[in-house]
Amino acid sequence: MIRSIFSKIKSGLERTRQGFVSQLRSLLRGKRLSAELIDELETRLIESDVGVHATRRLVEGIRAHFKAGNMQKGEDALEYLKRELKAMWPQADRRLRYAQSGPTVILVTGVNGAGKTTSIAKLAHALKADGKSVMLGACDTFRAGAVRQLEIWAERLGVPVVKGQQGGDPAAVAFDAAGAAKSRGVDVLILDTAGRLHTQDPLMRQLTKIRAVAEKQIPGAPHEVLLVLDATSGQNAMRQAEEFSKAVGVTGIFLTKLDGTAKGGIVIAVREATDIPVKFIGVGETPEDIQPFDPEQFVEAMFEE
Ligand SMILES: Nc1nc2c(ncn2[C@@H]2O[C@H](COP(=O)(O)OP(=O)(O)OP(=O)(O)O)[C@@H](O)[C@H]2O)c(=O)[nH]1
Ligand SMILES: [Mg+2]
Repeated sequence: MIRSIFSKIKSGLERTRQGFVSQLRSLLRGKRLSAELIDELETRLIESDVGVHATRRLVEGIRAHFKAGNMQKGEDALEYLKRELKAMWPQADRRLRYAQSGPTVILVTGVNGAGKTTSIAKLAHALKADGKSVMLGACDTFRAGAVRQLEIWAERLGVPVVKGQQGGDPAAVAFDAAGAAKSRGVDVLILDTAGRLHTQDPLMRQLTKIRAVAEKQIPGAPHEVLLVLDATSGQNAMRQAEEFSKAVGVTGIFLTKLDGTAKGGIVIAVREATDIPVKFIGVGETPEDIQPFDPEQFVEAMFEE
């Protein structure tokens, strides 16, 4: 079981492994460390979307050890990187937050096309496999076809959906969905929302309204506000994390499309930029392509040959 999860992450991170991690390895392996080599490492790390801050911190550590004479080989620097990376996520709570009693409500947000709806299908699948009953709320009443897209997933996964009119008020759908979740006694209600830019004020306010309505129906809801971030969107992901947090109080990140980028280093930059825990990663387009984020496993998978 553990092994199969590991090999899945590993293959999901194929591009990252073939990309910057393999570059790091060929840069460092079999080499003696020098000031120039460390500079080169710094450049490679920045290019890989690890982010300027994290890179600086990591490279300063290596420089200090090198100057003190207790790090001489490229391999040692590589091991140091792995160790430091794993330690970047201390005891951040990566588990989903559940309601004490009654339905748990998960509000899913993010910019257009980040992978919200697909990630909801993945979550529903994982929760069902865990023995939980799941209901979906189609609060994306904005984009034509959005409701249908969610319904298709729901049919495939065998979970009920609460929907409203195309063009209708998404908060009204949230209200109905929360009511239905209560009366049917489902364990988890997941609310899909329309993609929006963090710069679109009225749309951000709409999100606040959806949030407030859910809370009115179910005290304590939403128990989890997941921000879906596309790993291929590079440094823009950090801006999104900041802005969505301000507007709706994000409690966790679902980082998607890690299979679609050679720059898996973005996970590190997100960590450096915000305290919001990455709770899940998406490594493909099917409901099975979800993994809880486990830093130890993630870094190991990234560095596996
Ligand atoms: N490779 C890959 N593709 C993904 C992943 N997650 C989502 N996608 C794809 O990304 C595209 C957009 O996904 P959606 O789930 O529709 O994104 P969304 O955020 O709901 O989009 P809007 O509702 O239009 O804002 C689809 O083609 C998905 O199959 C992932 O982890 N890996
Ligand atoms: Mg969607």
